[in-house]
Amino acid sequence: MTRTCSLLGAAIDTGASRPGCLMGPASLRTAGLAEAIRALGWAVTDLGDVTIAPQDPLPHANAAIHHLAEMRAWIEAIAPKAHAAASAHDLPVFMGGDHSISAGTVAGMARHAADLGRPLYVLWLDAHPDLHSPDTTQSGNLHGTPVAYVTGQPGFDAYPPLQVAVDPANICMMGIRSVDSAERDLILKLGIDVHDMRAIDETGVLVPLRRFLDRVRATGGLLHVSFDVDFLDPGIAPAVGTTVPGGATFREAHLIMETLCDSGLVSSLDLVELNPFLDERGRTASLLCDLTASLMGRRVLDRPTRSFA
Ligand code: 6HN
Ligand code: MN
Ligand code: MN
Ligand code: MN
Repeated sequence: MTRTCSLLGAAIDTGASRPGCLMGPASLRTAGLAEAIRALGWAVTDLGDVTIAPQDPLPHANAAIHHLAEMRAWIEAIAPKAHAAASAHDLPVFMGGDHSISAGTVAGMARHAADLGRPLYVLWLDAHPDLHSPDTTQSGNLHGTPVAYVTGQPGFDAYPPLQVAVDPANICMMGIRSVDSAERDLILKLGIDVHDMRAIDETGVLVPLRRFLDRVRATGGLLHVSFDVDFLDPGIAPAVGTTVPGGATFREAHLIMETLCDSGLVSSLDLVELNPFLDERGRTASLLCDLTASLMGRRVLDRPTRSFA
C-alpha cells in the first residue's frame, strides 16, 4: 500500500533572536522536498502553512523574554494541526520555523500517541537540549524551551495547558554540545538520555541510536524525530542562526536517517531552524531534503538484508 506523507509549514521566527527562519518552509519547498519524497513512492500532501493572528504583547516577570504571546498562539495553532496530520497521514513532516514549533508539534503527537494507547518517544537531534522554561531562559529566546514544555516542567503558565506530557525517559538527545547551567541541572534531574558530541566521537551514532530504537520497538512506541539544523556541523549547514562548531558530519547525519528508515518506527519529523537568509545558494535546504529522503527510503544500493535487526 502507498505510504502517505504530509507537509505542514509553520513560518515562525519569533522564538529566535535572528530573523529569517520564517522563510524555512518556502526554502524547503523550493529545494524540492515534496518531489524528493514523492520520487520514493510516497503520496505527498502539502497542507500549506499554519498561521496566527497578530498578538498583543504578553508581559512576563523575566524581562529578557520576547514574543511570549506569539509563542502561545503558535502552540495553540500548531498542536491540533499536527495531531490532525498524524491522524490522517503515515508520516507528517513539520517544516519550521525556529524550534519553538516543536512545542506544538510534539504536544500534538503526544495526543495522537495517547489516542492510540501507545507511548511517544522523541529523538532530539540538536546542538542544544532546549530545556529552558520562561523562568530560566537568559536569552529570552523561546526556541530554547520546547523540551521543558512538552515534558510538563513548571514555569509554563503563559503557554497553553499541556494535554499529554512526554515522559522524559522516552527522550533521546544526540549532537548536544551547548548546554546552559539550568539545562544541565534538568538533564540530571529528569535523567534524559543525552549523547553529547564527545559520546558520539567515542561510540559513533549507531550504538546509542540502535539501543534507543530497540526500546521504541519493544514498547510499541511512536517515534517523533526533531531535527534542528544546528545538529549538523556549520561547515556543511551554514543556514542557521545558532551555529556551534563540532557538529554531526554529512555521513553521521545520513547514517542516522538511513537507520531510522530501516527501523520503520518513525511517525513524524520536524525540520527546524533553517534560516534561508544565512544559506549559501540553497545548500542547507538541499541537504535537509536529502536527509529527509534518506529517512524516507532513498538508498545508494538495495541491501540484501536489513541492516537493522
Ligand atoms: N535551539 N540555550 C540557548 C538559549 O538561548 O536558550 C540556545 C537555544 C537554541 C535553541 O536550538 O533551537
Ligand atoms: Mn533546537
Ligand atoms: Mn489521533
Ligand atoms: Mn539548536
